[in-house]
Amino acid sequence: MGPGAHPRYSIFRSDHEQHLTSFAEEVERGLASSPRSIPCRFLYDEAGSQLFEEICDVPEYYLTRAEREILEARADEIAGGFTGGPITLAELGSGSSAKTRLLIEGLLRSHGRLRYLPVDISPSILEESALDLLDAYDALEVRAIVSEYQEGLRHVHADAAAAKLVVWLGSSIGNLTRTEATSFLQGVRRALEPRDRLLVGIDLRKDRTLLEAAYDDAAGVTARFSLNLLTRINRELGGGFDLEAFRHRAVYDENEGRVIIDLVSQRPQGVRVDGLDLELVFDVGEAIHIEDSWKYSEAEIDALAARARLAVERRWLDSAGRFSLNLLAPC
Ligand code: AVJ
Repeated sequence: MGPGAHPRYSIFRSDHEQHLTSFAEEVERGLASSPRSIPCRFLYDEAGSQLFEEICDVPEYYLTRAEREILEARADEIAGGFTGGPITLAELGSGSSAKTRLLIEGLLRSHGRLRYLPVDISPSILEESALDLLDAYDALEVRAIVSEYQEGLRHVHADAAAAKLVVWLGSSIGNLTRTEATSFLQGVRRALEPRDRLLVGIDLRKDRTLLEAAYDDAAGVTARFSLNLLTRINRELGGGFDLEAFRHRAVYDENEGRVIIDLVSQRPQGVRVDGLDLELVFDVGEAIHIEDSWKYSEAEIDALAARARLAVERRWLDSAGRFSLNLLAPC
């Protein structure tokens, strides 16, 4: 049975216009500007999403394993914090991962049944993961919300008669600047009642060696993930990028707490992008900025939460102390 016909499944499609600019527009603007940059959301085409899954398994990329370790140890404790009536679990981002299952299982153990509201812009990802979850858990009800996060949260807010746990895993917050992260959490805060909680995974500041290896693994998976952006430009926009002539680079700026990811031209070169009627000239060493991954100290997480009128009620670290899972309460 497809998810559309499942008695415990429903889907809500936000009719709000998405104001996201297109790949073509962003590439045209980003490659012409100085320094050159392309927003990191374009890394996730089909091949890029596949490569990101692979990144999560490389030995140097500790984030996914660390967060899973915390959830394995703490899912019951997190679930047990919600006493009394029914509970709604809302997740920002796709819920296909093993990590979400740990929480779902914990909440089913403590509450018997669960309403799960995954919010994602991709209906196919939502439907696929919903069907898996509905097959696995008889006491689970899924309402998928096809929407951007902030708009989706308004729907979550309107839907939930019960106490809700909103989760945002994977240190996705790392792609936001400190200012953007603050406004994002302020938006989440508006969807929370006093009894609700936000569970957010945040990667911690740490030794440069560990961070630079995590974002430039020896097997070259992260490099392929980055370079896939040029493959995408070549395919979708008629680009002429030579993938051998650009190199993936990850540098940690300790002051800012940010891993800066660039594609660096290995020689002086001209590149045409036919679809945009663009002629580009790259100097040797010239970079295209493609991603930032911001890291936090525990004090920075406290301050971030406070700026959004949230308080860190609990914080758990993995055994190596690299990653944090934070339970935030409205205050
Ligand atoms: C998906 C933003 C959490 O910053 O660690 C991983 C993306 N980029 N390796 C991260 C990413 C290169 C990832 N986030």
